[in-house]
Amino acid sequence: MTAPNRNTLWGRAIAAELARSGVRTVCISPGSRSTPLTVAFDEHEDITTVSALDERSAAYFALGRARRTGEVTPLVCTSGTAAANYHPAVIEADEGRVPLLLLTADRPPELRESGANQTVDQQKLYGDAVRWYKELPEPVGRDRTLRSLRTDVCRAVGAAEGTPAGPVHLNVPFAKPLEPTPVEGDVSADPSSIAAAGRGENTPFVSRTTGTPQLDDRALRQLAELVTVDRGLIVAGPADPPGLDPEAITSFAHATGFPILADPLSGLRFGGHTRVAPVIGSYDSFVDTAVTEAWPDPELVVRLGASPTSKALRQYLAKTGARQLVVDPAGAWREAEFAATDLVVAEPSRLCGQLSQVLRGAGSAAWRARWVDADTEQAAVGADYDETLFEGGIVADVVSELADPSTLVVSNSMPVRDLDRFGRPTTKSITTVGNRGASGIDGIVSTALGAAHGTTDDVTLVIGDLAYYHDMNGLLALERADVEATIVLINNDGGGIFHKLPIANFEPPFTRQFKTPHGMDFEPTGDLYGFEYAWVDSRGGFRETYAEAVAADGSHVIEVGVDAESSHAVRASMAEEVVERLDSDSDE
Ligand SMILES: Cc1ncc(C[n+]2csc(CCOP(=O)(O)OP(=O)(O)O)c2C)c(N)n1
Ligand SMILES: [Mg+2]
Repeated sequence: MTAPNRNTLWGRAIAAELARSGVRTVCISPGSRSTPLTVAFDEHEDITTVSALDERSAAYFALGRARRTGEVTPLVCTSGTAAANYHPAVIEADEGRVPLLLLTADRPPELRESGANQTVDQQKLYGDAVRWYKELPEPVGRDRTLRSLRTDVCRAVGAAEGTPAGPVHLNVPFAKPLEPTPVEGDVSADPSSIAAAGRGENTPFVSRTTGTPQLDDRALRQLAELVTVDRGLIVAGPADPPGLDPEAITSFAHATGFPILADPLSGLRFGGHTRVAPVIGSYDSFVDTAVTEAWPDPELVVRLGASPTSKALRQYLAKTGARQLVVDPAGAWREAEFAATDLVVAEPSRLCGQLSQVLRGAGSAAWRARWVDADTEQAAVGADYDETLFEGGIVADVVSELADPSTLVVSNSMPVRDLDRFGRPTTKSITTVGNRGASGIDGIVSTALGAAHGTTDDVTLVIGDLAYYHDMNGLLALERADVEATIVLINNDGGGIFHKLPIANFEPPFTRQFKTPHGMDFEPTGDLYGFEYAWVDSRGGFRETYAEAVAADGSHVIEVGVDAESSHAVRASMAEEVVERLDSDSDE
């Protein structure tokens, strides 16, 4: 590898090391200071670049891609506020354990605190939200410095892929010239021949051997004894990339006899395993009611993944006297009711697989049947509301009409909650993506289009109107990143979720400051960003339009006009009916 100057050499060494470490896609935003990195990625034949004009959207795009693929996805931006625009996605990547690599270009150190243009404090810009921060040295074409650079790049990838995975920040200062213009005598070393012969030629400069925590035999036997009870629950919350293994968790469910309460983002709600596994999907509508109070308490709860989306489930678990095991490979505590009793530091799928080998005897069939029957009742009630236009019904229709396989991205606020309650387990292969780490309504469009970039699946995004507005910029990726998606825009003219809060009874300021109706017409976004647009206001109309959109090529936005209050009323009456049915079942 030769280069006309040290900056070009530096950029090329970074790009080459990342490519050898498995990086395939880099999201780049325009700017001058990052020129050496941008040029190097742009010219690297094993790397695809996505050019994103707005850094906030760029970072969420990379997040969506990394979340869907599990691959470290780097970002490149110039100095100044550009880097600060990554921050929301960095927070989500931290909380959601998504491997991102932030390469922020910077001015050389002597220009800091000098009033120099576009020069801000980028040191540790993202605080403790990153797994590792380092400012790279200024480019020098010397052997040792290049070895340190290549080592750092490998370490950065390793830290992003670690346990837990997450964002890593490298601040990269450059002095001019930034372009690949020749500078006499600037480069005396070649990064590809700086070590022992052959080292890191086609492989990373530093090879990484790693593992995830697992229990020794004794601890495993003790745990096996602990989970040998009549009434247990497997609670699978939102999973970290690359997800929980459905086969291992199904084996565990069979070996214990416990039902699986599967969050819609757990990776266990949908898929072929639901044919044989006792996957419960609708607990959100009945779990925190008189019915379950009348049921015997579980004796044991095994919690996998992050804290469940369903508040009703979290409250139910807080009230049970059960022993509760939080299983987390990073040893983190992800249970905010502080009702759990044990922390098990182990990789969850492997643990479940190992326990399945040593367990004998299944738990109570009657206990399991209660949960399975309750799920069936919810489905029966759902069928009675098949033609009723409400937000949850649209989400249920999306699940039933989705192509197989599909990637389904759900926005925060009501869409993810509706998927939780109304997304019935199906054998279709549906990979779900949501930003439940920090639950922002920002960057959702970009997250979805980033996920689309990382899969050959059909992609559908279900999103509310405020979240859509928040990241309309992100729609530009349809064309610039050459991705397709069907976007179901549930327009209830504001934040429908706020109707559920006590503040809804305080008028003013409820409508003006919380619900925030805007009366915006989103149809012109179709022309602006180049997709087919349709408006629907009935269930039948939605199903037909959505099925057509999924079958057709290209991107589509289907805007559904709904009323937030009446949607809440339908959710409530359906839940009441489910509970009534369960009540009368238990009378029998
Ligand atoms: C970045 C960010 N700002 C504000 C919030 C607070 N918030 C939560 S839900 C919500 C309303 C979302 O409205 P919409 O996307 O239309 O969904 P709906 O409530 O109508 O289902 C807001 C503003 C948030 N979660 N994230
Ligand atoms: Mg809304």
